Amino acid sequence: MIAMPGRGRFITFEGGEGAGKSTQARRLADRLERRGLAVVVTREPGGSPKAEAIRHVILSGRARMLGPAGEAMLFAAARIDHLDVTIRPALARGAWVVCDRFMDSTRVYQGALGAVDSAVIDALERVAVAETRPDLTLILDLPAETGCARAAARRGAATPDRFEGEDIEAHRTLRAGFLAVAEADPTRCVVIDAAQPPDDVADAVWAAVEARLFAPRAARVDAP
Ligand code: T5A
Repeated sequence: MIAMPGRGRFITFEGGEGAGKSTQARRLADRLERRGLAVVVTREPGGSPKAEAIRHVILSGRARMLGPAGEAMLFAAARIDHLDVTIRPALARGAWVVCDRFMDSTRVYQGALGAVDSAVIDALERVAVAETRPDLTLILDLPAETGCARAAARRGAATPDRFEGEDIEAHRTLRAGFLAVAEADPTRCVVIDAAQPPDDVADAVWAAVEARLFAPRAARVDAP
C-alpha cells in the first residue's frame, strides 16, 4: 500500500435495525470535532445524490423483485458512487469519515439473510470497495426484539421499510450475521453492547476509537 500520512480515518457503524447507529455516528462525530478533527458523517445506502436515488428505489421495496442478488448489486452500485463522490475525496483531504452502514450490511442482509453466495459478496466488495476498507468498524449489538421495538417506536404510524418489515427470526439472523463478521475480522471490528443507555454506548464507542485509532501503534499507512 502507498503511504498516505495525511489521509483521514474511515469508521463505519454496523448492526441491525434500531441499534442506534445514526445516534452514535452523530455523537462520535461531535467528539472527534471537539478534538479538532474535520469529520464527514455519511450513510448507506446513500451519501451522494446518485446513491440517495438508489436508496429510495431499494427502501421503497421496488427492487425486491430483483431478488437478494439484484439488490446486492444495487447496494454496490450506490456504494461505488458514494465512495467516488463523498468518501475518498474526504479521506484524501484528511477528514475523518463516519459512515452509518457500509459493506458489512451487504454481507449480512443480502448474504446471511438473503442467501447470496459469499463469493458474489466478495466480488462486489472487490469491485466497489477495493482498497477503501474501513479502519474501524463498530458493530452495535443488541437483542433483535429491542432493536425492532426501538425502530417501531421511532417510526410511529409510518409503514415499515423494505427490511424493517422482516419477521423477528430474520432480525435474529441479522444479529448473528454481524457477530460473525466481527469474529472473522477482529482487527477491524469491535462489538459494542448497544442495549445500554446512549451515554454508555457513546463511551464504549469512544474507548474503541481511542484504543484503535489514537494509540501510537495505530499509526497507519493506508491508501485512500
Ligand atoms: N441495507 C443497507 C442492506 O440491506 N444492505 C446494505 O448494503 C445496506 C448499506 C437502511 C436499510 O438498508 C439495509 C439495512 C437497512 O434495513 P435505514 O433507514 O438507513 O435503512 O435504517 P437503519 O440503518 O436500520 O437505521 P435505523 O434508523 O433503523 O437504526 P439506527 O440508525 O441503528 O438507530 P437510531 O440511532 O436511528 O435509533 C433508533 C431509535 O432508538 C433510539 C433513538 O432515539 C431512535 O428513536 N435509541 C435508543 N434508545 C434507547 N437506548 C439507546 N442506547 C438508544 N440509541 C438509540
